[in-house]
Parts: sequence; structure tokens; C-alpha cells
Amino acid sequence: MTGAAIRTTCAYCGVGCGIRAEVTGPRAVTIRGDADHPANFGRLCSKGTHLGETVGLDGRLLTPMLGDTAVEWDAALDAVADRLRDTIEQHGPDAVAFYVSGQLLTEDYYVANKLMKGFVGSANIDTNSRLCMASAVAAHNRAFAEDVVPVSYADLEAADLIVLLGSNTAWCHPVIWQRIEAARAARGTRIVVIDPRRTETAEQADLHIPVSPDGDVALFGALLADMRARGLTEGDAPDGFWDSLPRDAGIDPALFATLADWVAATPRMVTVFSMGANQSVSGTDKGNAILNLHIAMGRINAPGMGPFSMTGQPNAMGGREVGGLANMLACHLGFSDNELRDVAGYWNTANICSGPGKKAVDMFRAIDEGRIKFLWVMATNPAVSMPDAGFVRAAMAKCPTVVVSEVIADTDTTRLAHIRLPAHGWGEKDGTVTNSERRISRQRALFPAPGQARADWWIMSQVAARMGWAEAFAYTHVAEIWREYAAMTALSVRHGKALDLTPQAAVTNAEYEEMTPFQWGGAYPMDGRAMKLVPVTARARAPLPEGYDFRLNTGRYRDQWHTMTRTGLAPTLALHRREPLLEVHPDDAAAHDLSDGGLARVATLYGESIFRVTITDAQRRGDLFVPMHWTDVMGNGGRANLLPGQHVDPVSGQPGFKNTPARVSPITPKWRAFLVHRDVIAPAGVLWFSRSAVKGGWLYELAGTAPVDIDALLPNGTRLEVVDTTRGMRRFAIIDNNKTLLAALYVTRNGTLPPRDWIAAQLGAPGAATEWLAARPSTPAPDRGAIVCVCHGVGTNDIADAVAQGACSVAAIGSATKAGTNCGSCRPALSRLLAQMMEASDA
Ligand SMILES: Nc1nc2c(c(=O)[nH]1)N[C@H]1C(S)=C(S)[C@@H](COP(=O)(O)OP(=O)(O)OC[C@H]3O[C@@H](n4cnc5c(=O)[nH]c(N)nc54)[C@H](O)[C@@H]3O)O[C@H]1N2
Ligand SMILES: Nc1nc2c(c(=O)[nH]1)N[C@H]1C(S)=C(S)[C@@H](COP(=O)(O)OP(=O)(O)OC[C@H]3O[C@@H](n4cnc5c(=O)[nH]c(N)nc54)[C@H](O)[C@@H]3O)O[C@H]1N2
Ligand code: SF4
Ligand SMILES: [Mo]
Repeated sequence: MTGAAIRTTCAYCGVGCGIRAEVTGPRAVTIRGDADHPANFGRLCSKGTHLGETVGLDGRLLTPMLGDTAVEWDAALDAVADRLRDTIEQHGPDAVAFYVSGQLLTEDYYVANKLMKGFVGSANIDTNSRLCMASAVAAHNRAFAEDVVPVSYADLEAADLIVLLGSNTAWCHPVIWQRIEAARAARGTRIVVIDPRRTETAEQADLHIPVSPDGDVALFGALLADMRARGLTEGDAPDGFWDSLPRDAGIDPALFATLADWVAATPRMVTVFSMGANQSVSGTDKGNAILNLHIAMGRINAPGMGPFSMTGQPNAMGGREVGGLANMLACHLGFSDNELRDVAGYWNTANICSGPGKKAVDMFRAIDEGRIKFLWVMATNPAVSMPDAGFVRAAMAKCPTVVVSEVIADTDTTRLAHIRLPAHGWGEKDGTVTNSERRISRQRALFPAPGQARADWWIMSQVAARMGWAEAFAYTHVAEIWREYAAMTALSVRHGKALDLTPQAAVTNAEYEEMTPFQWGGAYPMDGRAMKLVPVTARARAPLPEGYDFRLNTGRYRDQWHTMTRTGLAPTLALHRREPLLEVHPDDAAAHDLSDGGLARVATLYGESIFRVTITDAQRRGDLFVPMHWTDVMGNGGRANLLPGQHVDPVSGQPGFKNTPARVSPITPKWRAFLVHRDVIAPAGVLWFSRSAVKGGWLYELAGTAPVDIDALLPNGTRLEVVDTTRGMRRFAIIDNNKTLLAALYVTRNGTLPPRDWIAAQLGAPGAATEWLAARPSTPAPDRGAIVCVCHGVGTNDIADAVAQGACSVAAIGSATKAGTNCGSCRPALSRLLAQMMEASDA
């Protein structure tokens, strides 16, 4: 099987790193960064580096399913087409909706959009980019009359000041972060982070501004007013624009003065923004406040400057190009009569939609109200990721037809599906993606498709054929779709847009196969085009409702991807954060009786969920933070999206995920436990459980109030048990006939549970029962402490030793321990630990 490296693109974030993948076995691959790819020049973060741990077939959806019955493709496709036809005949095309994703390839996305907007005849196709990029798209459209990102990664390297607003870049766009750090080392670039939390990104910044939640419009407005007062703005503004700018930045005046001085003094400035800007009820205004500053100061369309909306998903940008959003047609076009006519002509259809469709939040409301009766979900997990997820689940449960195209058999969303369709996953898919800087790269297949899995475009084309539209969907090769889409961008050009892929319309299949990464629009696509200042107003913050003392913020962990369907499978990636943590300031914790490592219930007007408490002064007082990642499949708590409501930005329709009134109360379990087990189980009757990957199985953290049901937790096998009275603990080990470990369980009422790392590595291993029951080897290896570098398994104690022996830089820790020398994702954490350890030794 071993062959030459295949060049492909990472499965995860919008940085779009190039990978050289060497297939080493039937489902085994060695992953390296592609040194020639202009997005990453060889770098990869922890998630990309460990992609190999996620390509196994455990848990994959490998056959089409009608309910719980495996069926042939013909039967599944007939069922989808029959239900689609019936819905359209009985209720009209607007009773149909597709909810798709920035994780589809451009070709899949193009077909989804063509099928829905061109042939079903409704624009009820929206994407999870509504939860992600919609506000940035709306801001671009208001300022540029097109959704164009006017910056390239190289501009970050040519900038002298980089302002990161609402972006935890070091965790979420780690390779961009590494490029920024390298630039700082080379040219002394200053870095400002505007984020209510002191993230690892903020810790590395030259200036951190802990803005209050949604304080950004006031801050950027006041900044522009200050630049105007200094005579640093140019050009025309709409009437009243300057007077409308807020004067109060809403932050510490000393921080504002520093920020304003740096901005004034630094023409080469890039403002990078992501979810702290977009996921807000004022998200579009935040975007335009940023664009306004750059436009008014002429800091755009030149090296080292511009407003830079980073995309989240690998193909968020591609989806925007082909019209994945309900309020855009294909190829950056809108719904004017001319545009609709041109698109209908190109697709040769009489069924073209007539106007914008329902945006995600409205789409699920329409499902709830019974107005949408057929929902097809592709490459997204809305039962987890939509706001007010309890409502969304109830709506889906009522929907007469839910079809889900997935790679994983059991997700919170597939649990609500009538029909499940197995799609190609990363490593099987073949097509293109567009990254944050408009660079198009190929994802290439590494493995033959497993089971009955098929390309998303194939699945849709087959349904289209059964609907009588075979001619328009007669694709036999993905390159045919690419050429059709590329040729269609002649329409964007005709309507004055920058998106132009027409030279690609003539590529042969062989040329498509060999495609190397290229950027559309050139380095400065807005050059010479009109740009508008858009008046925005800093709205007063709504007071917290009675009984709610906190503002709840949500976001991401460094080593998990969204709903964990893939990163959750990787033991190495679980090392960083095994459980969903509620981050709370020490004073707030004291005031609410929360203890570090204890459990707490977070409640909002919309729902509640339980989290593990971690106390940290990286949080502002009054703010809480929880991760978005955990699901019913991975635990019974930590369900972030039961908490935010359906409030959306009035322009973009994007939900405000990061500022929800909340309250919190401690929970005291009667017992706590952890279990290592080879299988996926669903512990019943427990107050808390959360599952994370270990080699050969799973580690479960458990807590309960009702008596623990040991039998329900343990597998069959020979059971060994000891009662440890000194520690108030019961310990169990289950072994098979070969005396290998199948499971181990440790339960305590109020004692301390043993460390997990050693015992979690013993599953399937032959060994000594006494060691397993003790949860440690008879000659204990030195305790490494919490693992910081997941690539090399280096823990805090290893780092402390290195520091004690004189290592006083991240590089020196690297030479002593190897920490941070592979993917580099942990370098911000190393830097923080180093600072803490040096401070402690000074004291
Ligand atoms: N590890 C990892 N990387 C990812 C992903 C992942 O799941 N895991 N997902 C990808 C996707 S799809 C996306 S969209 C990106 C998201 O990338 P980011 O936007 O960096 O991620 P988030 O953690 O959602 O939010 C960023 C920050 O916004 C801050 N914030 C909250 N409210 C405000 C506010 O009012 N103002 C300001 N200025 N900041 C605020 C939060 O505290 C948080 O630190 O990451 C991509 N990369
Ligand atoms: N509270 C809170 N909620 C949020 C956010 C937040 O910051 N806070 N962020 C929002 C943002 S920015 C985003 S992007 C969303 C992400 O949310 P989702 O899109 O729901 O998250 P994923 O886990 O990426 O879901 C992708 C699904 O597609 C499957 N899949 C992967 N590849 C393929 C494929 O090729 N074909 C098919 N058919 N299926 C595939 C995966 O197994 C997975 O189930 O979450 C949003 N929700
Ligand atoms: S930064 Fe990491 S997750 Fe994003 S594309 Fe690169 S390797 Fe993949
Ligand atoms: Mo996203």
C-alpha cells in the first residue's frame, strides 16, 4: 500500500493547510505538512497532525439506512425522491429545506445549491455558515457590494500591527498564529487581542483588551472618532457619519490610549476578526465598524493592511462562492430579476426560486411550525450546534421527513433522521475547498471509499435524476461539476463582481487532478472598487433579566473540532481537555459556592446543562465560558447549545452565541468515579458522565446522586474487586480469559480518585491485577503531570524539571523535553507555564 505522498488539504479549519499524506495501510496514513503549500509552508497544528487517528472505520455509517434497516442505495434514493416529490406536490417547494455545511466540498455545495434553488424551486437552502460567517458576509456586502475578503496571509507578515478581535487564533487558526508569531520575531509586529477572556492568544499579545461582551462596536467606533480627531482619515462619508460615532470606547482609558496611539502610528495594520465579532446580535455592525476604520484610514488594498475575516470551516469560503447561503444566489449573485434570469438560463431550468429563502434559525422555526416538512441535512450536526438546541431537536422530531447525509452512524442529529445516507469522509472525498484568503486547493482521496459510502454530489445527483432532472445532474466525474461552476462565474463577471474562475472552465480531468493551490481575485481584489462607510450604532447593552447574574460565552478548545464526531476519536487530541469545563472567575466562584473540579448547573431562559467547574482569573467577573463541543453521544452534560436563545443579528440572521444571560449553581454528587472501558456505553441513571478517547477504548468520568449501579457499568468477564477503606474507594478490574484488561472502575464517596493516565493506557494489555486495582504500576514511572505537549506526551512536571535545570525559553524547554517541537500548538501554553514558573521561583 505504501506509495508516494498524496497532496491534499486538511479536513478542519479555514486556514486550509496543505498536507502530504502517505498511505501506509488499508486505513492508515502518515500526515506531514506540505512545505510547498502557500497556506502553511509545511506547518500543521495538533488537529491536522493527528488526522491519522481519525480515519479508522469504527462508528462510520457504511450503508444507507431507512430507520434502523440497512438498505441498498436504490431503495434509499427512491425513498428520498418519493418523499421529496410528495412534499413538493402537496405543500409546494417552500416546504422543502436543505441545511448544509462549510464542510462540503465546493462541488458538493454547488450541486446542493443548484438542486434546491434551480430545480426544487425554493431558496430554502442555508448552511452552518449562517452560524459562523454570515455577519462578515453581510458586512462585506454592505461595504463592498460583494462578499470579498481583501487580505491575504502574506499581509500578516507585512503588517506592523495586528489586531485580533474576537479570535482565539492560537487555538482556532493555529497555523495563522504561527505565521503571525514568526512575523513578530522577524519584524517586531505588535499584537493586540480584543477578547473578554484572557485566552492563550491574549496572553501572548502585546496588549490585551478585555472588552465587555459585545462592547466592540463602541470600541471601534470610538477608535475611528479618535483617528478622525487626529486628522488621520480621508475621503467622503455619508451625511452624519462622523457625528454618529460613539465617543465612549467603554474600556479602561489607559488601554484605549495605548491602542489609539499604536493604531495612529502604524499604517500597516491588519484587523483579524472571527466569532467574537460575527456571533453576536450586533455582528454585522461589528464587521462594518472594523471595515469603516480601514476604509476611512485608507488602510486596505495594500501590503500589510486590511480587515481580515477569517473563515472557520475548510470550505466556508467555497460555500459562499457557490451560494450556500439562503440570501445569495450562486456565484456571489443576488435575487434581482436580471440575476435570477441569468442563473435560470445558465442552468436551463424553468423552476428557479423567486427570492431569498429561510436562514437557519428561521428554517428550524418553520419546521417547528409545520411549514417545512422535508429537511435534508448534510455535513453538519444541528441538534448540537444550533442555538436553542432543545427547540431544534423538538422541531426535527416533529418533521415528517428528516434525511441526513453523514459519515458517522450515531450523532445527535442522525438520532432524529428517518433516512441516513453514508457519505465520503475526509481521505475519501475528492474536490476543491477555498480557504480564508480565497485560495482554492484540492482535497484528494487517499483511500477507496468504505462500504457503500458515496460522494455527497453523487447522492444528490441520483436523487435529482429520480426527480426527472437527470440531464442537469448527469455528472460522472467531479471535474465536470468544477468546470460547470467555473464557467458560471462568467455571470459574476457580467454583474460586476470580482469572483472570476472562468479560466478554470477549460481544465481537463487530468489538469483538475494536478491542480495546484491558487488564489482567486489576486492579492487585492477590491483595488480600484468602490467602498462604503456604513454608519453603525453602539447599542446600549440590555440589562440582565431578574435572577440571571452572568453573561455566558461559548467557543472552542484547541484540540477538538465542533461536535467531536472525528476529533473525539483521537486519543492524543483528548489529552488537552477531557471534559467540558465551566470557566468562572474566582470571586464569582466564591460568591456562588463553586469549587474547582466540582460540578455546576448552568441555566438560562432556554435550557440548562451541567459542567465541570474550573476557576480562572482569565475570565472577567460576571462572565462564564463553556465549550461548544460536547454532545449526547459524548456525555450527558456539557451541552452548551441548550443554553443560547434564538436571538439573531437583524441584518445577517446570525445567532448571538456568546452573550446569553445565565445563572449558575453548585451540584454535590454523592459519589464520583472513573471507568476505563473498551466499548462505547451509555451509563444510565448517573448525574454526570463524559467520555473521552484513550488508546483501545474510552475513559468515562462519572458522578451520581442515586446509588451507583456497578453491574450496568462493567462488561462481562472475570471481576476483581477491592474495597479500599482508607481512601473510601471501591476498585474493580474486569479481565478476559487471556488475562487482559477489559475495564477498570474506581468509585469514591469523598476520597481522591487515582490519576487516570497509566491505567487508561492498559486496556487490552496483559498485566498484573494488583497493579490494575491500584491504578498504578508496581514501580511507578515519574508522574508527568497534566500533558501539555500532546505530540510528545510532555507534562507539566517534565517542564518544571526543565525549568529548574535552567531552561528559560520555550525553545530551551523544547530542547530539554521535545515539548512544542512538533506541531507547535502547545507553544503558547508552554510560554504561559514558563512565565508562571519563573514568577514562582522569583517569589
Ligand atoms: N480547535 C478548533 N479550531 C477551530 C474550530 C474548532 O471547532 N476547534 N472551528 C473552526 C470554526 S468553524 C470557526 S468559526 C473558528 C472560530 O474561531 P474563533 O473565532 O477564534 O473561536 P471561538 O472560540 O468561537 O471565539 C473566539 C473568541 O471570541 C471571544 N468573544 C466572545 N464574545 C466576544 C465579544 O463580545 N467581543 C470580542 N471581541 N470577543 C468575544 C471568545 O471569548 C473567544 O475567545 O475556528 C475554526 N477552528
Ligand atoms: N454555542 C456555540 N455554538 C456554535 C458555535 C459557537 O461558537 N458556540 N459555533 C458555530 C459555528 S462557527 C459552526 S461552523 C458550527 C459547526 O457545527 P456543525 O457543523 O454542526 O459541527 P460539526 O461537528 O463540524 O458537524 C459536521 C458533521 O458532518 C459530518 N461530516 C464530516 N465530513 C462530512 C462529509 O464530507 N459529508 C457529510 N455528509 N458529512 C460529513 C461530521 O461527522 C459531523 O457530524 O457550530 C456553530 N455552533
Ligand atoms: S491550522 Fe490546523 S486545523 Fe487548520 S487547516 Fe491547518 S492543520 Fe488543519
Ligand atoms: Mo464556524
